[in-house]
Amino acid sequence: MFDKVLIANRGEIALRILRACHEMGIETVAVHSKADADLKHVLFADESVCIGPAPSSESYLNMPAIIAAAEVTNADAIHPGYGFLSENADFAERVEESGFTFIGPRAETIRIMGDKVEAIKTMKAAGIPCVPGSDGPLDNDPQTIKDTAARIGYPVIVKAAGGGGGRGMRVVRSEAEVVDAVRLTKTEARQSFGNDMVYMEKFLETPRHIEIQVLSDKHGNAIHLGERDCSLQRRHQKVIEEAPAPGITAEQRAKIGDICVQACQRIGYHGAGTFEFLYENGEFFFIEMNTRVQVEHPVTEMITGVDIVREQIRIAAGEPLAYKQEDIVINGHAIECRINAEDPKTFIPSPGKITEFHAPGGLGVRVESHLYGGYRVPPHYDSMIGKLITWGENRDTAIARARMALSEMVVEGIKTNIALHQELLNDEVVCAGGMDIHYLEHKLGLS
Ligand code: MV4
Repeated sequence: MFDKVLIANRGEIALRILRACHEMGIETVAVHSKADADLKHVLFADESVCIGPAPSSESYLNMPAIIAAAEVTNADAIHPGYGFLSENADFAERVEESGFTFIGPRAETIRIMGDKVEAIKTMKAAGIPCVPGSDGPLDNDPQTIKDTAARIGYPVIVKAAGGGGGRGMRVVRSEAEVVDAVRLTKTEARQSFGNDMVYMEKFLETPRHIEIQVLSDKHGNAIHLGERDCSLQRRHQKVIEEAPAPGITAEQRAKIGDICVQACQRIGYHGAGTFEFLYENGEFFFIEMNTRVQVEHPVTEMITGVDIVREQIRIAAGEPLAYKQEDIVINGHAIECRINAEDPKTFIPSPGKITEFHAPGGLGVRVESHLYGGYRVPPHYDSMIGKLITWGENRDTAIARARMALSEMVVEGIKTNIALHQELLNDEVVCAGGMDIHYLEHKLGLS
């Protein structure tokens, strides 16, 4: 087991990783930018290293600085969290080449899953159901493009192989626009990702976004921890997530979960991972795999009792999975509200000094946040300042606890989206569960 882990991230996830390390008796190194010297996990860490000025490109994305910090502090491993370098294959490679353990899958695996064409090809070969599509990169020839789209059937969606998370996608509803749409998506992809490869899929009009959490060790053992419903999103930013997904039966969960487990074993996956699916008309369609711990991992932890971050660290240290599939029982329901420092109407970030912070509490209430009274939310980074997670023996109780916790939560000095969460948790469609990925944007009048 590691003696010392360097946390290459900031905010709530850095604090989450620090807590897992300290519980396991592992020392922690916090790297931070000049703007983040007063972050909570920096104050709690055994050691801290300033790795550069505020801009992410010069700090949290600064590979040599992070690796140098691991060297000077003699860390054994680096945990990348989510975002930043967490799915950067070159970083994973350089970490390992420098003699440290990257807490995540192998660099080659990250590379494959980062190329959405390769990811789909790999998953299709491993028996994962995918969206009907071009089965590979799109050709440049106009007639071939038209033939491919006609075979798939309109509407189709053109996606960049180097994209993901909603970047580099275009929906096409007729043959008249398909060739130009492909050209435009390729140009944008070349500019955004330095890679103009695109592919095509049948466009699903009203799917839900359901993802499967897996844990896979370095000895060929893999398990799934059930699913999460992340359909309540705005412009590809998740707002509320929940587990289990309303309406998914134990049989469906076991079936799709086992297929993901087998895929992990076939590709030699190790670490925590998430298979992203679109769910429509009772069917799952794979779209992407995430090789990092996700923001919404706590809802899975609350219904399974598994500490996902601890398991990531144990797997990276070469330990066998502490659980067998039969140990995993879905108990109750959990909901996560992402708390953002943003204007409730315009969603524009609202950095500033926290003049008053009171976290809610009570049975089944979990707050993951680095906020404290007097902390200054910087303008340089993502506006998420915390997550409120509530658990109940059933979905209604989890919702009731979320409503109560939100009414107790005090964050003064900046604007937050707490009021949006309170509105959503009183919305009849949200309370019924099972809404599709467009519901929130329709509700907000965005489409
Ligand atoms: C799709 C789709 C419909 N049909 N693919 C958006 C981000 C990335 N995860 C893939 N995305 C989508 N791919 C097909 N064939 C709709 C979306 C999509 C979406 C997916 C999940 C969660 C929110 C979304 C919001 C808009 C579009």
